[in-house]
Amino acid sequence: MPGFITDERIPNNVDLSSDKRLQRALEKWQPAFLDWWTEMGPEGFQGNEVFLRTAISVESGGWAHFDHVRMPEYRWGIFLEPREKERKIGFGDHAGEAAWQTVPGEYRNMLRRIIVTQGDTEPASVEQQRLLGKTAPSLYDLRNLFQVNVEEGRHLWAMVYLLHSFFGRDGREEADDMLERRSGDADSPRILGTFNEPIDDWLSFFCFTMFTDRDGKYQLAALAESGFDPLARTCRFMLTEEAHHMFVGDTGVNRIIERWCQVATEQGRDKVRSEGAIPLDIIQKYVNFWFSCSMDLFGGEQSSNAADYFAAGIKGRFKEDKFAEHSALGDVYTLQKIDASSLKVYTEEIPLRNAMNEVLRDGYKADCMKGVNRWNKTLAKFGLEERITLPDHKFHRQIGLYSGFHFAPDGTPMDDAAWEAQKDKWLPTQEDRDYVQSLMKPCYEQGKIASWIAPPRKGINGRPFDFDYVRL
Ligand code: BYC
Ligand code: FE
Ligand code: FE
Repeated sequence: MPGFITDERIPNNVDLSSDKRLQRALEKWQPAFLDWWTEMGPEGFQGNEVFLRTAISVESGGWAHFDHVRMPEYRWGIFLEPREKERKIGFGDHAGEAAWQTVPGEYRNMLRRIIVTQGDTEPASVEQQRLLGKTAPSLYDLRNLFQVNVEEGRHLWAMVYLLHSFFGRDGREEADDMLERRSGDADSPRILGTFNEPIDDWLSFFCFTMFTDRDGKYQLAALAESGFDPLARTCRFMLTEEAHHMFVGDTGVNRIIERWCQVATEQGRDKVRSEGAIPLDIIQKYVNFWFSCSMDLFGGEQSSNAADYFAAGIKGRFKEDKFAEHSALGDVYTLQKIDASSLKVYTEEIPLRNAMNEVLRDGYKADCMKGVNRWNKTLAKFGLEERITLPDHKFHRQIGLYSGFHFAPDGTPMDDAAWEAQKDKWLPTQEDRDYVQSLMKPCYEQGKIASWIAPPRKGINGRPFDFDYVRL
């Protein structure tokens, strides 16, 4: 029954009980998921009550329910946006045809690969964040961490539902493998690079939810356009939850900057470390690191995979209906390239379909910029001249055309020697990381906050900051 919470073992709005085979398969996967959660989910606090939001339907306004629950008892469910009557494919070679309710044979591998890649990031992020509960700056932040974690778990459920429903035995095997790979593991790592980077301090966590979850927003939005209707509907609902993850990151970094501003204006810039705040230049370096890693998640600038996905109608652009033309044929994208011998940057026009990763990445960068502008308003409000900037798209890239070359944050190409001589100004050094790590002490008294971050402007769901978000 659409939009209706069921009290089955797996809450859902996809009428799971009418498909006994699927229901049994998912009920078999469920204990494996819980085992994974126990082993790789947040360490500690599994027996504590946490003030969490649970998705209970897809009705706007009433989709979420807030209550104190123990994490292992969180009701991970399967929720898809309601089916749009007679939805048509919005782009690519099949534009105008009826959206697919089952997987077209010729696109089966392509779709499976995308769904697996998307699904893999969700448990990966939980694994990356699993130790952060030991050092949260407040109960409010601790609760936000766990909220993000349980919802990433639900996003895994969303992809596993698609694999089980539409990909038969292969899909079930892929679903099992989701619980086998491990973030950062040498033999069986997570699929995408950034999801193997450790997140061992809270500045990294806030940068991750600001920048990496925002990649999630853009990838999910591109998949929300998919001609494969169940994927589109799943991703639309996931985006509803994603907004809070980015809010956590955006406001988290903003509060760290605000704390720096307080100390810099009240005690003086030379007192930042002794007051236990984080220097702005370290914040900037973390921004440079996580922004550039997250830019890598969009794939190569020039990508035949991306062209194939678009042609097939499987992965569109961000808000495809805002574009005037939906075939993307006969149009070009002007790409920056680098000449390997002279290190000169030049431009080349490439077919637009091959530049779809870059088109999505451009939109992503503009969205990140809005957050940075909010942070800069905080600096301006304190009457300070310093500003946070985003590095050029070529800076510190490990994937695509610019990997293997070095660029300054302003985009200037440089040789290896120049890079080695200056990179410590732009990326966190071991010393920076050690300093940030030295501040990571838990602050779990109701209403109290650590020295390196300002309290939030307001609490969660109308509750005050000093609410018992986690009952210890
Ligand atoms: N790391 O044509 P290319 C989220 C591989 S975040 C490692 O350039 P393509 C979340 C690529 O697989 C959103 N490998 O790239 C956030 C290919 O391999 P093969 C996650 C990479 O395929 C926070 C080769 O390089 N969702 O939800 O156009 C918390 C050349 O490929 C990487 C998705 O990503 C990389 N960074 O694009 C929780 C959506 N980049 O064929 C959750 C699904 C590329 O040579 N994924 N490669 O073996 C996709 O749409 C695409 O796979 C990508 C790559 C955009 C990632
Ligand atoms: Fe997610
Ligand atoms: Fe997320």
